[in-house]
Amino acid sequence: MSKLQEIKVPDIGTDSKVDVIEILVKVGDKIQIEDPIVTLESDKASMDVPASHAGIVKAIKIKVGDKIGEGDLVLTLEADASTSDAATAEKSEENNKSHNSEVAQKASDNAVSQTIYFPDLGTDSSVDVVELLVSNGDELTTDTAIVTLEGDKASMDVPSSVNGKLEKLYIKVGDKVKTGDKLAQVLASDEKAKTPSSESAPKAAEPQAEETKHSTRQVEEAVSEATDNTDLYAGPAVRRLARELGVNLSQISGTGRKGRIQLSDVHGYVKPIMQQAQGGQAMNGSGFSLPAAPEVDHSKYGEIETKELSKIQKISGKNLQRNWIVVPHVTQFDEADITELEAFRKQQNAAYKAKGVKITPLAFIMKAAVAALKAFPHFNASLAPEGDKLILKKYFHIGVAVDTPNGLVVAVIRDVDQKGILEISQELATVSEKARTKGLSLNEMQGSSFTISSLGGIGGTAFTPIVNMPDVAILGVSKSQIKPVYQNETFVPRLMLPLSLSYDHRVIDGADGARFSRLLSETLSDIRQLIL
Ligand code: CAO
Repeated sequence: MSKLQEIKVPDIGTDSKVDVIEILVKVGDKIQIEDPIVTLESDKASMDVPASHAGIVKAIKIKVGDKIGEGDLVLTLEADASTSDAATAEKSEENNKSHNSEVAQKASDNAVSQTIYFPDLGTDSSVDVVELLVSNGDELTTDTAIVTLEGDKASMDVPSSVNGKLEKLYIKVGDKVKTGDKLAQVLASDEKAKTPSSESAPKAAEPQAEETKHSTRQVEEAVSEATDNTDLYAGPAVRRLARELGVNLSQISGTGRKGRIQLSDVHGYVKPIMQQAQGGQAMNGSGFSLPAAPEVDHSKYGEIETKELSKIQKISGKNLQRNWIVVPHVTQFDEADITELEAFRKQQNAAYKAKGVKITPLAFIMKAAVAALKAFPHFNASLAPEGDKLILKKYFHIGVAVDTPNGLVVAVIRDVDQKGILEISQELATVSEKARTKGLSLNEMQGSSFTISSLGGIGGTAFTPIVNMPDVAILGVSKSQIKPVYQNETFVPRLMLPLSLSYDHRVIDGADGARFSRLLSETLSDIRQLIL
């Protein structure tokens, strides 16, 4: 017999209402006591609310964005009478445990190697394998996500359909797969696996495939919902791990394709924090240890006001600090004579004014940078995380630092080598406006191969920009000024543009730093070279 059971928000340690940021179950889900059903977030912390009863979800009474507090109704369940009160539930859990351990014991005696296949992926087309979430030898349960796939519209994790030890994966990142393709070989330890034939073909596995199909869809929905809400690009397994570790995914820069946050990114983010906590000192993952910042009561010395940093400042601040510590920086200073360039630009600007196009000096600097990057391919590169390989990029996507009211943002202009000065100028105007109105997508902020930070519109003679990892070099541009330049035994007034090139000394040596700056300067001094 079953009865309808209500699950309400328990005591969450505050009288205030808190935000619903993620709903972790959906109607029709079978949930157990203690399963997380909803994630709430107050201004201090986020928390998952566990189910107080087991059963099948009948109705969800809240939605993302609601504010709820203790006693508010979250969902209704069709509860099994035998599990509807906590004491009985505990008992049945104990019984289950002893039953499960018996099964595990039996299974380990009779473990069989089983091939598992991709379940119904909800499409007839092939989809891309974007991330492998397990490796050989890992113990899998039917909850363990094995692989993340990405189709045109959504990404999804495919969980294991059996419990057991992973023997072999039949796929690798970059493969294209379809429903029914071979996924993995598992030394299965559950009863389901103990069939006379150790190979379970997709057809034979159909009843189970139905189950898997359900869970695949479920995670797919979770991804799109979560992605819509947070603008972050991460699969369900990554989101789950982040939730388990209490990590805010918005603090992490994804290193996967299209900026996808991968499991390794979450691990990479958490590791130094754990080392810091254990060592009492700030570790940066590179073997350095730094003394903790002193805690000072500034109010002892006068009136103060404490102001929260913006979200952008918090995120970019962490990245800048990492880049500053990890990258051995050298900054090479130079100047370019842009007298002719500016005369040409002003002339063109007058001609294009009526069409509403404004040509910026930065567009020429970007084109000149591409010419120098082509001549010095190791500047258009990234160092592999292990530091033993250089990844040379065949594309020229230039990151441009944009000053916004909320902090520094890097917008990426793609394929600058294939665009003209007018197109670049227009695109620059569009992306800097978008950056200032928080309209840039994650994709428009990632994938640069070289970065330029131009403070020329503001002033200054030189500065030391911080390399924008994973790029290996960044060009700082300061304000051009008329200077006396000695030419043909006389001083002539020339418009000189200060350039400050910072680079990663692990990849670029000083001589090449100087050669790159020289070439850049010569190209800007004679922009006819850009058409050669
Ligand atoms: N020297 C002299 N004048 C310059 C110049 C230079 N190097 N670069 C630009 N200018 C002039 C422009 O021609 C323009 O003048 P007019 O209005 O008379 O034509 C004026 O300065 C304003 O330019 P701008 O800086 O607004 O536009 P831009 O296209 O050159 O740059 C952008 C766009 C987005 C890079 C810039 O607006 C910006 O945000 N810069 C700040 C970047 C930053 O914060 N970097 C620091 C990172 S490290 O903390």
